[in-house]
Parts: sequence; structure tokens; C-alpha cells
Amino acid sequence: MGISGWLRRRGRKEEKETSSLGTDAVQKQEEPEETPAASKESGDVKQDSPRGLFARLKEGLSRTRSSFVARVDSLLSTHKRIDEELFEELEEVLIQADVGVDTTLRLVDAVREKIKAGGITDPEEVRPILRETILEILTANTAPLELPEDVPAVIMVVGVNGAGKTTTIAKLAHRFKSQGKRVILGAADTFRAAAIEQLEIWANRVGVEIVKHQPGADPAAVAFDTIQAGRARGCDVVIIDTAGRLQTKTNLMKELEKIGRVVERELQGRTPEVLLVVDATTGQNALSQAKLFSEAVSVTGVVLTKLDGTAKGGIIIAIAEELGLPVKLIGIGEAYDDLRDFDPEDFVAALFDA
Ligand SMILES: Nc1nc2c(ncn2[C@@H]2O[C@H](COP(=O)(O)OP(=O)(O)O)[C@@H](O)[C@H]2O)c(=O)[nH]1
Ligand SMILES: [Mg+2]
Repeated sequence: MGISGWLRRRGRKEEKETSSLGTDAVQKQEEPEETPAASKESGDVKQDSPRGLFARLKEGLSRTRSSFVARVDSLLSTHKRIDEELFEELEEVLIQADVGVDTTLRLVDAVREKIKAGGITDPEEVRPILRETILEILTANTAPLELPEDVPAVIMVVGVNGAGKTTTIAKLAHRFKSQGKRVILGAADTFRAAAIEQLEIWANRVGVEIVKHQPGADPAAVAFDTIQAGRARGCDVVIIDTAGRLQTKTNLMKELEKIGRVVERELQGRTPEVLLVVDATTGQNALSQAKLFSEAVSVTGVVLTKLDGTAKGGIIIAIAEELGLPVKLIGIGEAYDDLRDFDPEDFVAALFDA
């Protein structure tokens, strides 16, 4: 099947996937007790060495590597020469890995041009060119998470229910605390009582402070109080959790806008870090979520979670290429260490290199 068949199939699939946003995008809410985010504490020294960290990244990306890169390899080894059929099959593999149709077409065009310009005829030589082109796309759209000089730094975390916001906040709180910073969390997901409890359990476990109101309270008021408390108590970092699902999409967006306004006002001209958390396993839906959230708040970066749980990690290429938002962090598991600064070099090496 050629690309046109794929385009048609993707179109249908996307319609279905997009409609799930704002309803039950991901319903599963596990008890925080079950998340073994304490492997760091288990004293695994290997985890701390750079090699151990890289091995863990490779392990986290193993599903994507075995579906995506292994397929590219078998495709290249079965083709005797570089022709249109090879490019079409490459496109199929990329689209199946959730690279997205638009990004795939641009990516393969770039590869095609490099091959032409280099007078390359051996299919085996396509691999390093593909690797390099993916790295270029990812590098152009990356930025590390950096805290501003002025304290407290304010990080607002948004995204649909189940994307991994609260877990990401716990991992970030742990990171900052290990750096000797004083951290305070704001439980502005007041939509469900369980969400407040979950954040509180994490705050206690990590050993950071928390500001919470009653379930159903105004989330913007929680954000306001958290920033005030952060200032009064001399905190370095304020991290605000938000709801991912309300009765309607309009409610959700209005609420986020309001929290965003309060946070911005409190920062008096400084821009808050607004991290959009997206779940890599939701595929192309992650893209439509990002577009929607960007309309409500000024998203400053993307956290792509659950890369360990998907064979479709190619979504990161689509996110990097299509959103105009930097990918700042990736989640490759449930341990504290499994939230990583996104490093395109390491990422591509973990996928492509033996
Ligand atoms: N495997 C894996 N699971 C994750 C990752 N990030 C979050 N999760 C899990 O995803 C589920 C939902 O996370 P949660 O933080 O409650 O999502 P929220 O609704 O956006 O706050 C939990 O079971 C988390 O343990 C990740 O990078 N990898
Ligand atoms: Mg949550």
C-alpha cells in the first residue's frame, strides 16, 4: 500500500482519536502507592552512573526501537537498490511509528534530497542519513528546563487526565529537592478529591510542602495562595498541578486561562514555565491536545511521558516538528530517575545504536 492509502486511513483514525479529548482521554488513575517511584532509594548505584542512565534510556525506548528502527533495518536490508518503493515503505514504517503524516513526508523528502545530493546508491547508507535527519529535527526543537534567576520559579503543569502530570510533578519536586532547593506544590486540581490526596501523598513522600484547598475550590485561588506561600516561606520553586478533565472542554480551558492569568499577574511580568504533559501512548491525539491547550495557556514546553509504554515513540518527532514547542522532558518509567531532560543525541543513540 502506498502513502495515499495511509493518508486515508490516518485521517479516519485521527477523527476518532481527537473526539476523545476532554472526555475520557485516559481514565486510568492508579493509586499513587502502587507507583514504584522509589527505585532511586533502593540504592541501585548503577542508575547513577551515566552509563547506567543511558542503559535505562535504551531499556525505556526498547519497544520503539524494536518496532520502528528494527523495521527500518529489515526494510533496508531487503532492498537491493534505492528506489521510490523503498521510500514509500520507509514512509509506511515512520507513519506506523506515529511520526505523523506531515512530518513523515517532510522527513523522507529531506532524506531523499540528501541521498540525491550525495549520489548514494547503497540502501545500507540510508540508515545514517535517516538517523541524522531525525536528530536535526529533534535538536531544532529542544530546550532544557531551566529555572529563572528570580525566586520563586513558578511551574504550572497542564494536560489531560492521566497524562502523567502529578507523577511528573513528584519527579520534578524530587529533582529540585535533591539539588537543595525548597519546593512547594499547589493542588489546583480541585476537580476531584482524590487528585488533592494524590498530590499530598507525593508531597509527603518526597518531603516538600503543599498548599491545598477543599475539593471543588477555585483552582486559581489555590495557585494564588501557593505562590504567596512560596514567597513568604522563601521557596525556590512553586509547582502547580491542574485538572485535566472537567465536565466540558470549555470549562477546562476557561479554568486554565484563569489560573494562567493569576499566575502571570503574581509574577509581575516574568513568564511562568507552563509545561504541557502529553502521554506518548495516545499517539497523534497528543498533537491535537497540545494545540488545544496552547490556545488556553502560553505553553512553554512539552513533557512527553510513558515513552517506555509504547512502540510508537516516533510521536516525539511529530511533536518536535509540528508544534513549535520545545520538548523539555521525557518520561521513560515510573521511578524518579525516569524523568529526563530531553537530550536528542542520547535519544537517537538509544534508538539507533547497538
Ligand atoms: N510507565 C510510565 N508510567 C507513567 C509515566 N508517567 C506517568 N505514568 C503513570 O501514568 C498514570 C497517570 O499519572 P498521573 O500523574 O496520575 O496523571 P495525571 O492525571 O495527569 O495527573 C500513573 O499510573 C503513573 O504512574 C511514565 O513516564 N512511564
Ligand atoms: Mg493528577
